[in-house]
Amino acid sequence: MALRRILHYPEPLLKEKSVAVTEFNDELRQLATDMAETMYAAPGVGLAAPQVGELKRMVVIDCSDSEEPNDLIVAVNPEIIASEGDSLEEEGCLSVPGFCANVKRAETVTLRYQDVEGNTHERTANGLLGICMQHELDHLEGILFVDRLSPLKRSLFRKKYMKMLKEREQQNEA
Ligand code: GNR
Ligand code: NI
Repeated sequence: MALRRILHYPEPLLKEKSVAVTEFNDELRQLATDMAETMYAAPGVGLAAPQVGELKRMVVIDCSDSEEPNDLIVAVNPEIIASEGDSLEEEGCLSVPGFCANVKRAETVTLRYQDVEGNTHERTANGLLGICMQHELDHLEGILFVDRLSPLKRSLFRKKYMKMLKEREQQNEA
């Protein structure tokens, strides 16, 4: 088991499209284990493979609350096969630390995915889990939540974020 480094915006790999998984082998299972461990350590409620530098269509999600921990979903080749309604909720991202914003999403989605053995599952969710499914699928297309903001909000984000990075750099030099 190993923690993996989480890539941060604006690393170019985060903009790339991930490739479908075709081999359900030990290497895939190891990556899934590492991703889950990295997500829990962060802590976060989801993590997509490209966030740890692997352009593979796999995500891990655990949106369970403290009363009911460990509802770990490992979704390989996930697809949203149905969506309904509208939602506007605040999102953050482990690859965009220190920033959050309201993002428009569907309210309810049905996810079809394979597990690490290649068996197919479907799960319908709303609330945080539904949002998280959509957020993680976006990562597999190279899309970050900040890409879903209005052009104005996005450019404000970029200015603020780049300023923060610069300040952090100067702190590290001092
Ligand atoms: O940990 C996370 N929290 C979160 C909160 C609101 C909407 C989406 C998320 S996903 C995020 C982890 C992450 O960046 N996954 O890609
Ligand atoms: Ni994210």
